[in-house]
Amino acid sequence: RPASIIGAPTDIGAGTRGASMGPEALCVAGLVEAVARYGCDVKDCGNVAGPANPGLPAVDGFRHLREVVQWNRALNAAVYAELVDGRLPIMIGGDHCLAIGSISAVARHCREQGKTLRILWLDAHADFNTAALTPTGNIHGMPVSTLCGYGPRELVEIGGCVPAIRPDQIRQIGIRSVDEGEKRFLREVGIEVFDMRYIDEVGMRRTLELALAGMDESTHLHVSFDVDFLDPEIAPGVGTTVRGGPTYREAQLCMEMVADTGRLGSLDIVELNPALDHRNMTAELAVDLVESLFGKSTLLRMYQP
Ligand code: DIR
Ligand code: MN
Ligand code: MN
Ligand code: MN
Repeated sequence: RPASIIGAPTDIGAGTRGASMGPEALCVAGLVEAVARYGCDVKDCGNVAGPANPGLPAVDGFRHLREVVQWNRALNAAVYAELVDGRLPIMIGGDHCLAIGSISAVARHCREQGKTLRILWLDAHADFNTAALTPTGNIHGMPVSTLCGYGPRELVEIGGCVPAIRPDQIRQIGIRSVDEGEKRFLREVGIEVFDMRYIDEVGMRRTLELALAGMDESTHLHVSFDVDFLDPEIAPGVGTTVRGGPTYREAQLCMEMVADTGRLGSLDIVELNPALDHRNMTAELAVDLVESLFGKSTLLRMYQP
């Protein structure tokens, strides 16, 4: 099926600089060619544009709110245009604040097409902070709450419908770093979180079975892949490493099980920070995993459980 790659080279929402180089590093690692091998026709849309990172402190609980709004408005339009064109958008960041623009576009498209949206949030973090809860003011720690309607007007309204998504549409996987207030708020709102403790106890296979349960032909599956989901020993090129993440095999299984559903409709790849990477190994790993997400398998036929 046709896919479109949209770069969003900014680190405006992060606490550490460098994610702005993510799109180039993923292209150097062969992302376009990899998707072409498994995802058929690929269009490289190039990068959306936005303001530079002014490096300012937080104001009223947000760092760079104006700039985050500008980047996400541009990205929302670019992602929406590809969806309308019947293509699978692959947003390459950039930091995770960009999921506000991409997922709000996906949500709008699903509403218009009468499709059910399911979001897999692969991350070490829950990204469910608000201005009142955040310890940093960094908006990459707030996209999930913002998409659920908890945030400043100008960000919450980007997709044209408030809230863009409901909490019951999200499944979070790999979570192992949650701030105190964020923890309480996640519970209050009722987000389904499969944290690392859960994955340790029941395994990645059962976790994905549950996270993907209840989908059907009308489901659009969006994967928001924060590269810090992966264990830092295999993926050091991210701004906020948290040890104890999924291994290479666990991450592969996760991607393969998503591919098996045949319902992948859009993808974010975010938080890759080439300034902190070693010889582009994290970008190459991300591309390797994306191949599995698009259906690469060891054997000709998938394993039949
Ligand atoms: C922390 C770190 N919870 C914050 N968040 C993220 O600043 O809100 N790091 N997303 O990647
Ligand atoms: Mn490119
Ligand atoms: Mn994240
Ligand atoms: Mn993260």
